[in-house]
Amino acid sequence: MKIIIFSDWHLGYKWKTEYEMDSYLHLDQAFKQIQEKDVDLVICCGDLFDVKDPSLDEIYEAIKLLNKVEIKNKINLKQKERILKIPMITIIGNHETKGKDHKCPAQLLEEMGFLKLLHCDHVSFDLEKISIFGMSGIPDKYAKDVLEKWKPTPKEEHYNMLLLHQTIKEYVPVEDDMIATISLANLPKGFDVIANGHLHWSTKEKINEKTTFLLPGSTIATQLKKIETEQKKGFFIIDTKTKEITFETIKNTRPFFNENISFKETTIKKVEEKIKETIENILAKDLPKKPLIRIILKGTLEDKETIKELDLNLIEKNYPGTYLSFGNKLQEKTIKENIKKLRELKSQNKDVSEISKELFLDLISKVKKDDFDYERLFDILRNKDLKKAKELVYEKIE
Ligand SMILES: [Mn+2]
Repeated sequence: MKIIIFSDWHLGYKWKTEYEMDSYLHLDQAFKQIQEKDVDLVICCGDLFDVKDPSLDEIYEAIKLLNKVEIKNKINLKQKERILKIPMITIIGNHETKGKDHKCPAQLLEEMGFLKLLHCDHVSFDLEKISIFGMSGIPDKYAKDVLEKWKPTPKEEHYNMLLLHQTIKEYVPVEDDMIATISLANLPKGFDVIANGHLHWSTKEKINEKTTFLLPGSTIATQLKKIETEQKKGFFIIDTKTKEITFETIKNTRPFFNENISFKETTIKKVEEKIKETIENILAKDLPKKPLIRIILKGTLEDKETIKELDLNLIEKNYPGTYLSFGNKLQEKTIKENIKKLRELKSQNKDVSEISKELFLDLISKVKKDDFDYERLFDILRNKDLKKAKELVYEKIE
C-alpha cells in the first residue's frame, strides 16, 4: 500500500485577511501532487481547521477543495457502511475539538463522506494486512492516562500505524506535566509508524528497532517558529511493502522568515534602523510570493532608552501587504539592574517578599500617573486575593 501522511492543514488560517486563502492553496497544491502518485490511503493527523467554529465561507472552501480531489478509493474505505469519496483517515486536533457534546467541523466532513475519523479506535485492512490506530487530540495533561487506558495493541503480521495529536516531551523541553505527559519512551510498543500532528515542523526518527516516529508538520506555517523556516512544508509517502518512508515538499508555498536580532546597550533609533534593514534585505530577494516575516528582538537598551518608545506599528505601516510579526524581548537597563539588585539583596538574606515590594514600588513610581494606591495592590496580590485586586483596579478605571 502507498500511504500519504500529512497534518495540520489549519484551513481558514488568517481568514478575513490578505492571506485567507493560503491554507487552501497549500492543501490544494498538496492534493495535486498526491493524486499523481497512485496512492491507496491518505492520513491527516488533526487540525484540519484552524478554529472550532469556522464560518460557512471557510467550510464552503474546504468542501469545494475536497470535492475536486481525485483519489480512487481502491481499498473501499467505509464510514457507516458508505464508501468514502476519498480514502482518507483523520483524527481531530486540539484546534477544532469541541468536546463530546458538540460536533466539530471535521465531523461535518466525515458525515459528508470525505473521510473517516478515529478516536481510540482503529481500522484494519485484512487483505493488505494494514492497521491504522488513532487517538484524537485531548488536553495534554490527560493524554498519557487516556493512551494507557485505551492500550492500542498492534495486530500480528500487520503493518501497524498509530496516529496522535499531542505534545511530546522530547520536542517541547518544558519540565511541566501540565504541558506534556507523553514522552517517546511511553509510546506504545510494536508499531511500525507512530505519527503525531500538533507540532508544526517535520521530522522522521527511529525510536526503537521497530518504530519510526514521524512529525509530518503542518501544510502552512502558523506557529512561526525558527524551525519552521529551516525546512519546507510537505507530506510523507509510506510504502508499506518496502517500508520506505520519503518526504515530499509542497510546491509554491508562501515564503516565511524568522529573524533573531540581538543588540547590546543600543538605542531605539538603532533598533528601528536594524529592523528596517532586515525587512528590506528579505524583500529584495527574488520571492515567488510576498513573505511572512517574524522578527525577534533580543538584548539590552542604553541607559534612559525605554521600550515604550519603540513603535512597531509605525514600522509595519511602511510595508503594506507584508505580514510582519514581532517578538520583543528587549530589556531596559533599569530592569536588568533590578534583577542584579534583587540578587544582591537576596544574598544579604533579606526577606524576598520585602525585596519584591521595594522593586515593585520603585518600578511603579516611574510610570504611575495618578494617586492609585499601588502599595495596597501589592499587598493584596501578595495575599493571592485576585478577586480583591481586580476590584481595586476596576474601581479605579470606572
Ligand atoms: Mn496545529
